[in-house]
Amino acid sequence: MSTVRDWIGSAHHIAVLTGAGMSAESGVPTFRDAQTGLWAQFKPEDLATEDAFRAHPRRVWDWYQFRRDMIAQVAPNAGHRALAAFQQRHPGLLTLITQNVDGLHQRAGSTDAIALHGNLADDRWLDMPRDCCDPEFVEAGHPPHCPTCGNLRRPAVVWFGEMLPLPALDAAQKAANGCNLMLVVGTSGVVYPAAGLAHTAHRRGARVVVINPEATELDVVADLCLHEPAAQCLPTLLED
Ligand code: BV8
Repeated sequence: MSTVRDWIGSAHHIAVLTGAGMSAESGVPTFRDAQTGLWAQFKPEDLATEDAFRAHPRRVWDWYQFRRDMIAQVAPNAGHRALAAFQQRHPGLLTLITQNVDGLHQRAGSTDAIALHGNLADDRWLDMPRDCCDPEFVEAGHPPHCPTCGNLRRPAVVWFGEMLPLPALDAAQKAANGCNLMLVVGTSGVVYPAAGLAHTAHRRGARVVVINPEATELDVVADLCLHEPAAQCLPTLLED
């Protein structure tokens, strides 16, 4: 722990990459955690695709609505808050990159967090909108849709097989290339191109620290692994 605190103290730029484990202590299940209830029979990566949505729009929409309702019940944890507070105390020193679509970093105060995979709270049209597609006049349903042409509303998240928003990916790659310390928090390091950012930082000579109670795919590029929960580790690590 003290070694990483020294690295933070001497860093000229820090990049932080977070995943679902960052929100676990807020009560948000990770993608690894078994799905519960109606969703127990589905793997997240089988629901989070355009094909699944076109084939089963109600099932996928209701899964997202279930997650939205759950996230509305929870709050950022001490880890989210420690990152936001550190950014306020040290403007421009830390770039926060998240795979999470739950908005908890942003609710904790990290309003400039780079959301690689979008935000669960937002919707957009499934197909290229026509003149009749007006987000103000959407017909209710599972999912809501255009009353004229039937164009469906979909969650504004990045589904598997879809390209990440280029401005976010560019900003994240810039941070991974420019940092001399990367903290990789609460991610299994399985999903790309997000996990590739840790490899980029390592390749560029930055120190990489993995914070995760379990072993991850990214331990191979880590200079140090802290096998601790994020909400307990980050407040101590980031206090001045
Ligand atoms: C694309 C939004 C191409 C939706 C998500 C290279 C190699 C292999 C595969 C690929 C590759 N390149 C691309 C692929 C395919 C694919 C991919 O990576 N597949 C994986 C499954 C192998 N990638 C894509 O499809 C990407 N798009 O490549 O497009 C393209 C190119 C050109 C033109 C067109 C297309 C898009 C990927 C994004 C998908 N969307 N989310 C939604 O949320 O519904 S991904 C989603 O799953 C999350 O955002 C996150 O990224 C991922 C889950 O991973 P984690 O966050 O790490 O969570 P996980 O549950 O796995 O692990 C939790 C960890 O926390 C564990 O390690 C646990 O130990 C730890 N933990 C638990 N408690 C705590 C803790 N840690 C700390 N504290 C605690 N308390």
